[in-house]
Amino acid sequence: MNKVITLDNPPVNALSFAYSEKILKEIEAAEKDPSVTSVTITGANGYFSAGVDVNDFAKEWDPSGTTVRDIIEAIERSQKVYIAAIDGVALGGALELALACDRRVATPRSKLGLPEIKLGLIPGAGGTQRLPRLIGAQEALQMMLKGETVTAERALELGLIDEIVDAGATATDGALKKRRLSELKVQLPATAQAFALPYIIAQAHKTVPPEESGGLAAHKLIDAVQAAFELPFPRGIAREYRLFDELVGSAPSLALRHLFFAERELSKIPNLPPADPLDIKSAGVVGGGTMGTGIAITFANAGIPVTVVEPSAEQVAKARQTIFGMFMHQVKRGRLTQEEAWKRGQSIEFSDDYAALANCDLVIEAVFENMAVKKEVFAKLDGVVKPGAILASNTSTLDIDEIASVTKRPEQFLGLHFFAPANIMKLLEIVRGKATSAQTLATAFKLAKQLRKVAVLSANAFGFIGNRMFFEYTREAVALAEEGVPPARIDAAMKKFGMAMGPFATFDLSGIDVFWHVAQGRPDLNLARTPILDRLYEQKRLGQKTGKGFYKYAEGSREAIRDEEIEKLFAQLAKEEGVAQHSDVSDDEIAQRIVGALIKSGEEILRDGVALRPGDIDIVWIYGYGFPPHKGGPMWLLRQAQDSGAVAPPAGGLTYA
Ligand code: T1G
Repeated sequence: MNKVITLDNPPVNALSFAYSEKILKEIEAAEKDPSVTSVTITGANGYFSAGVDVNDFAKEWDPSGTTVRDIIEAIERSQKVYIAAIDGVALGGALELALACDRRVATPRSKLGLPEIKLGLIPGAGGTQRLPRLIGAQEALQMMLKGETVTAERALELGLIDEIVDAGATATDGALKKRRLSELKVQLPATAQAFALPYIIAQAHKTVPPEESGGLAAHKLIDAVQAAFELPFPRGIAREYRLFDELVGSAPSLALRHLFFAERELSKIPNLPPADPLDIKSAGVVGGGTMGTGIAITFANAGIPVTVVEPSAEQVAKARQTIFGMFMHQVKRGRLTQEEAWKRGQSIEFSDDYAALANCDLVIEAVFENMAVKKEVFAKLDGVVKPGAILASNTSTLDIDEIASVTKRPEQFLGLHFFAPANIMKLLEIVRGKATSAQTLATAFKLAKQLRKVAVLSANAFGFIGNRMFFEYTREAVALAEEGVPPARIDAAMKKFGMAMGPFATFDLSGIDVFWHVAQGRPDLNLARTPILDRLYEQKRLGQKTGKGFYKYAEGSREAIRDEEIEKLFAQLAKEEGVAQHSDVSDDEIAQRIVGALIKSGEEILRDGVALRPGDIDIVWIYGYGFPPHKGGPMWLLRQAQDSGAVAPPAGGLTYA
């Protein structure tokens, strides 16, 4: 008889320690029942299982209780045939459970993966030993190093599953026999010979970042897969377990698990009455510049028809050309096929008349960053767009309530702050006005998910969350430059810390005039120490777009070249302002001062209620500004420093390991 065991632990059948104990008991009962000749393990709630319950990891994995490893070891010992019948996702420990079975079948919609690397871990229940034996070393390494999820079709191609079946298919026929992967040898690529193993392993180590730069788990994963080649199965498993147990308490994994949960907290807004989100079936964008066209493409990519409005025929033509060019760029980069680009391009309408937006469910404005201009746009829009439609501004620094005041629908008004390039950057700040309704917020969060954006709620305050912190971050960088530290050195130190790009390179990329205009608009905030920005603005050194900014650029190149001119300019400014010089700071001190300023600003944002949680701020900096995920975000660093008793910020004094 075939016994069916169903994983049923809503919402995603996570294999918590407690739930694993329950499943183990069911397996032990099946083992004792002589009438049971085979066992089919399947999942309820539309999932097979999301893997081990990440909540269960404390600082270390103390499997004194039952874990998925015990379930897998029980299956490994069994003489009965085990079938994994997968529908929905089978991830992490759940896929490892399926690998311990003798046969794996999956429905067409299933997705399978070992994403542990994204949590700073490695598969820790036999995955690094069984997967290479099943699909070969190269494919297994790639799949685990990327933490990628594969479709059922791809899984069948790889040999990860034996058959694609319809949902609800009965257990397959009785002619099944044991097939323990532990008894197979790891397959090398056909082109390679056994002697190639050291080369394959050495090459793999070269393809991942250094251990101290976020590559720790990746190097351990390669070590574990090497053990699968070199050691008998039981010793390979022991090696894997040890490597996994070391990683569970590692700083990068603790940081990445913090971000996993922080991202899932984002849409939980305390004290908000429950509200059903509206369905955005059509959108409008006013303004066809860089941001407006990027936003339009974002809607088109999500399959939401969108209309772009510009005031004149030639501006409409320019916007159409820009969008066409952006799609062609995606096709050239192999991110889109020609026909996909064509289809999405067709879903974007253009007009020079606001009347074209009358039936849109949501209209977003992305015009020049000037209050009067924005007010004029929204006063017109409010009279044209249907009642109940949502109006949003993409402003990055202006007051949402003041803009809303020219409309008769403040409840349906909010900020949707995209980050450039809007069709690529995942971060979206949802800015709540005084009167923004719960339904409008719920709609914005639902829309963000459809647009595949990571949305963070911000109150209506200058610079919202990201930019307000960015101004403090750059202020400290400019202060260091005035103290005689070359901008190129400061950028290098911040890249060594793990930032995707240094502050001065960011200035040049975004355009110094952008910062200059904002600083002019808010002299009260004394942003980014404007003397240097004033000089650069006067000299038309605006960054990449003028071939010179804080760096110089060869014609048509984006490669930043150190420019002594700038260092002389800083020295001159420092003299005029009487700034004490001391350029003998270490890279760590540079990072501590700049990240310390970031953390101080984050604390102010929390104190002012602009951001809901420290984790929200971390997500903003990971997704919006290239903060290194394996360091968890600025507020995570603060928490680590406080937990370890290091001197708490604001003025530096943190040791950023
Ligand atoms: N543990 C605990 N909770 C989880 C979870 C998990 N593994 N996966 C999801 N949740 C919660 C999530 O917090 C949210 O909760 C709800 O489920 C819906 O998630 C030994 C040790 C499965 C593709 O990394 O990729 O196995 O906010 O909003 O968009 O080798 O969740 O509703 O309270 O994301 O439909 C490896 C992580 C673990 C999978 C569903 N597994 N999860 O996506 O919903 S480590 C993972 C996901 C491991 C072994 C090691 C996604 C999903 P709440 P959601 P979704």
